[in-house]
Amino acid sequence: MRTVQTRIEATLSRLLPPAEAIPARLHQAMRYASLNGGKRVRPLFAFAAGELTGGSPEKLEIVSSAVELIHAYSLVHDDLPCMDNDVLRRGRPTCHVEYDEPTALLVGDSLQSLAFELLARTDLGSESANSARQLEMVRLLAHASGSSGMAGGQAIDLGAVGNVLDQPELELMHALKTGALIRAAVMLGALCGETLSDEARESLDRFAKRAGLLFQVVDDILDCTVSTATLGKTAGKDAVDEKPTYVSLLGLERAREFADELGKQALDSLAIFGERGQRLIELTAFITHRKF
Ligand code: GRG
Repeated sequence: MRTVQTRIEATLSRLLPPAEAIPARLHQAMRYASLNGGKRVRPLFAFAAGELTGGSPEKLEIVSSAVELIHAYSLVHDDLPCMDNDVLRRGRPTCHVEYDEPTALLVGDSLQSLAFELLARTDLGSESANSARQLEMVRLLAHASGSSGMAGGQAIDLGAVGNVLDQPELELMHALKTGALIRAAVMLGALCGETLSDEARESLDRFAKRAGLLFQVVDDILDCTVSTATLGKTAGKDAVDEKPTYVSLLGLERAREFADELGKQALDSLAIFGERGQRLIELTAFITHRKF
């Protein structure tokens, strides 16, 4: 894990505009929001899926960075006063607190653009087969980030405050808000190597959907069981903000059981890959038992 985390930190640092390049304040804020923080779970998923298809580390670091930039943008926008209105992220002041709201808005916009610029890089693949694959990657990440993915999930989330959602409604919200980007990370990682059979691809996608939902169920549990100091973001905020979560819907015990069940289902989907799925199995254990 540390190898991938270190590699992503170095790659992001190299690919982000230098802090002194004009407009320096925006570039500094982009680096502030993307570097020195985060578990890098989405890159870990991409690298683990890349092991299934023999993807090169050079390609994997580019697609992983693209996904991580989308994730960083979503956190910056999510923390804004007009959204979740939070002051702490990754143990530091949120981007709009450290800089200002207009800068934070532009940071999110610019990180998103940079993500797609990375996916269009010629060193990701220049032969015609690879160009078709790059287009597929761009489409996949765009779909996962937009109104049918993460942004759509955020819209449902904003509309759900103070309301009671049933389990299918909650699942849809989370599958879009959190799950779509994790699913994209897995599929983009796999696309860095040999083409998977239709059956293997469907199994991997099934795994990614379950792992994405599992990540969110655990996030809901951590929000009400772990301290702000450990999380590096404001704990207990879901309840204060009257957000529907798996804990508010099922209670803590049943939410934990549901997470265990999702973990088992995710691992079942990996059976087809045998030993090559080992890294994804380990990552599933990590997201299930993580403490922050
Ligand atoms: C603003 C379009 C837009 C979308 C925002 C991702 C998101 C949608 C909101 C973040 C709020 C939140 C708590 C989501 C639940 C799970 C989640 C994505 C947690 C943060 O991800 P981690 O734990 O964060 O991977 P680190 O800091 O480790 O990268």
